[in-house]
Amino acid sequence: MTYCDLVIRNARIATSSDVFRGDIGIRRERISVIAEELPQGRMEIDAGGSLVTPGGVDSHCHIEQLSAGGLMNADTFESATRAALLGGTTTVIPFAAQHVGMSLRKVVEDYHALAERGAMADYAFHMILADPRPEVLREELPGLVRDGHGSLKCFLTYDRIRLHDEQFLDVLLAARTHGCMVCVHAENHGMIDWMGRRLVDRGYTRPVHHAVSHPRLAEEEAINRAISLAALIDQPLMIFHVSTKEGLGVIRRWQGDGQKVFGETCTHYLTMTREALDRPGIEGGMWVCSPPLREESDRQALWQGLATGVLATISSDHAPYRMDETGKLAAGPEPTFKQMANGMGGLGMRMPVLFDAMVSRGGMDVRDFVRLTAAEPARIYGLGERKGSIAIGKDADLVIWDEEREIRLTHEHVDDNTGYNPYAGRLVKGWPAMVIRRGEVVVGQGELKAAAGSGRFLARGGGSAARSSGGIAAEFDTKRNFGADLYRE
Ligand code: DUC
Ligand code: ZN
Ligand code: ZN
Repeated sequence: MTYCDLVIRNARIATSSDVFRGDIGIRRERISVIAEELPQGRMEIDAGGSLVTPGGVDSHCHIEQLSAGGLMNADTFESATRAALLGGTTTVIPFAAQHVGMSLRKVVEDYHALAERGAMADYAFHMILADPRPEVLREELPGLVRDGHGSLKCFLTYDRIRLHDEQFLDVLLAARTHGCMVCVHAENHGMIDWMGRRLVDRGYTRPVHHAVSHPRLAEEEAINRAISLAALIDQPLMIFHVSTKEGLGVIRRWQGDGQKVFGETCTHYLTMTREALDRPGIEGGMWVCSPPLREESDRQALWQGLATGVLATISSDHAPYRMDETGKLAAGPEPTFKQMANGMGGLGMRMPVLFDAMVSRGGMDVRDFVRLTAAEPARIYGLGERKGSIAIGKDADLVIWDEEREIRLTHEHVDDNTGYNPYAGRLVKGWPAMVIRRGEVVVGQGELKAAAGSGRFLARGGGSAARSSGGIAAEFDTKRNFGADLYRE
């Protein structure tokens, strides 16, 4: 008789397609059996009929990362993933961020070293390509993809890291050649730069003017351009942090035309509006992020985009900067919005805030919650074989929910290093009572039990989502006699 190392008994098991009662048996870090009633395991946990979901997969968070402006963010891998686990997220995909002149290989090695020392959640990296010079694309990228780094991010805005269209095309072609997913920060740089200068020149410098300086048209235009460029190469694309209904509409139209494009939105765009920025003094600076928080009608449209499948994932876009001289106030006590680091925390809040909105308040179904916070991010980024679902053979990453627990979030309620909680004031119902990572209880009774460095690197290919679709015929496709070599690097 083979015993399970751990049996979780009396669970209401939620997957992206079903909710059913049963016991979950775990052997050697993985789910080995699911049945109505399992024999005694070496260890037993009684879920008492509570919902059990897969551990969250946060596929977009910035950890121990140097910003475009040269500022180190507030979190280490240890502090960020501590918050992640306490909030029910067991897998994270932060960034290995290249800046101009850097070797991409060296950048990835450096982030590996940081994560190996500190990470408590399992992790992979998106590579940020700020300098896609030929030797990076030809000599470094192929080996890095082979080593398990199956995705990258490019920026179309920000002075020091943005790519011009020609550079972005080079990246898209290299990604297609090597089977890598491409993610993009799509905002029109010229519009933002021009608006920002005019606002500051006229004395409009408060945090709320940050939202004005990122016109909604900047997102709509850049998303359309980014997808057009990807269509020319026939390379799948993920549009990060969609914030407007127009941006969503562009993605929907391209998807309708058969282009392989995915959309992501973030917890804050679903739960807040730009009013958060319009507080006295610099207080609104806590919510300065890019793209900015938008209008109530955008918020509603994004929820619809999730319900209809136009948007596939919800990330935290955790980009933590403290409200002090190490972070948002690095340029002085009263910085203009242009001088303020962009981003807010939220890695630990994503799962509870979304559980409350989707499950407790009935905004969606628990199956949608699982799909958007775990299953789809895992699948799209090539982690689906191990992460994001409760099924035999998958890593035993689980959250047992206390569905009745209500917590009024405060600025003290933050487990990362940001020093404030962007969701403060919100009453959330439902909280992770127990978090299990690869069969080990890492959070129980509100206490963290994981050690720094116990998270594991997850090597992955680009996954099927990154494979070119052949859906839309690009201008010069390889089946034609002319131009075939245009697709060869
Ligand atoms: N883009 C992000 O993805 N995160 C934080 C700031 C930004 O511009
Ligand atoms: Zn971005
Ligand atoms: Zn981000």
